Amino acid sequence: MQVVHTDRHRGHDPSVETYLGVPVPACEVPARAEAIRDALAADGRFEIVPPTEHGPDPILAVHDAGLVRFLEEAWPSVERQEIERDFLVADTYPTRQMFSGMSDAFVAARPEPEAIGGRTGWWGLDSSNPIRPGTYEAARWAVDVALTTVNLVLGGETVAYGLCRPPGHHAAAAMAGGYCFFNNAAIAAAAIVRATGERVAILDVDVHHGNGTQQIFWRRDDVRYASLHADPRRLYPFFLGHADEVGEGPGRGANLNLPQPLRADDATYLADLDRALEWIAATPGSIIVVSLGFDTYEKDPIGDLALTTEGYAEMGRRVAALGRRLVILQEGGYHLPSLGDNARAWLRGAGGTIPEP
Ligand code: SP5
Ligand code: ZN
Repeated sequence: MQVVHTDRHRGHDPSVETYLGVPVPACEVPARAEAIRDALAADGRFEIVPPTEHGPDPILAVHDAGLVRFLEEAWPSVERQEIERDFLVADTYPTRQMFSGMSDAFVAARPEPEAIGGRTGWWGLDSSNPIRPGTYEAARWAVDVALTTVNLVLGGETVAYGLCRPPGHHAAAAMAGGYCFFNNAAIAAAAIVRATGERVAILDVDVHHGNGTQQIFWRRDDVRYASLHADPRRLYPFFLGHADEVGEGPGRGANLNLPQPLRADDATYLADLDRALEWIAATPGSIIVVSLGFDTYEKDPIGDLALTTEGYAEMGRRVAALGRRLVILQEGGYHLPSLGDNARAWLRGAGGTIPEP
């Protein structure tokens, strides 16, 4: 199996994030991608290939140009402030109650702030998402990793894996958040639709609901989105991810959320995975984009489910057994010592080889 990877992700190198206002060690760090790359390189069944550049157009097909501009300008603005800081994070967000009683049209006409603090809140979801000097460039390369993985599959591979970092599924059309800046999986799915004219399904198995992916395709029926995740009543992103979110307009029925109980184990999870796979199989299309997270792992520091390495091998097997081509893209997963084994198990399951003990 080919693995698309570049060390350009290292430009996004937070060492600290804030958690409820308190500085804590960052979760989404370069060592994550290095652990996965090292494990796959050592396995012998994976070939690591570099991404090719795809330019801004596939990003602009999914994201608001203002978000792209903000991310490009954010760190230069910080430098102009001449305040010594390790990373940029907002402290003021335009939460919906601020606009209570005001019409949609009036709210939509509110101008983007000029100050960098205001802009960071305007384009952001949460304060656990540090922006570093190299964040924009790393996020652009993560998109190129995703699009190169798409090219491999459109070129005839039945399965390919993109080691995207930073991840993407919390990024909405006009919003970054949750360690995500550009929505790699959404950009990949939209590119597949354009290239093939087929419908595409996105299967999201990160422990967090992919609110960004859901938002981007909410009113579209050409990209179906199915997600298994910790119940948002307990876990980030808190405000979306419930089972009654099914899409609207032409997208009604093209969104499936399967929130999971606390500490859900392999058997519980895999039963719902089968439901998601049946749902995907019910509509035509030959390619699935997988948003692959390992923060469902029993030892993950920020997830609250209890999957095992054997569970990942079985998950990979069941997804591949659907018989569709797979564009597998990395999302979260924060237990560094297990990431390599878990990625190897999942991908070998999907590639038809059972991992050795
Ligand atoms: C892609 C993905 O998995 N994003 C997850 C975003 C979770 N955001 C909230 C994290 C709060 C946890 N903070 C504790 C940090 C200890 N290192
Ligand atoms: Zn996650």
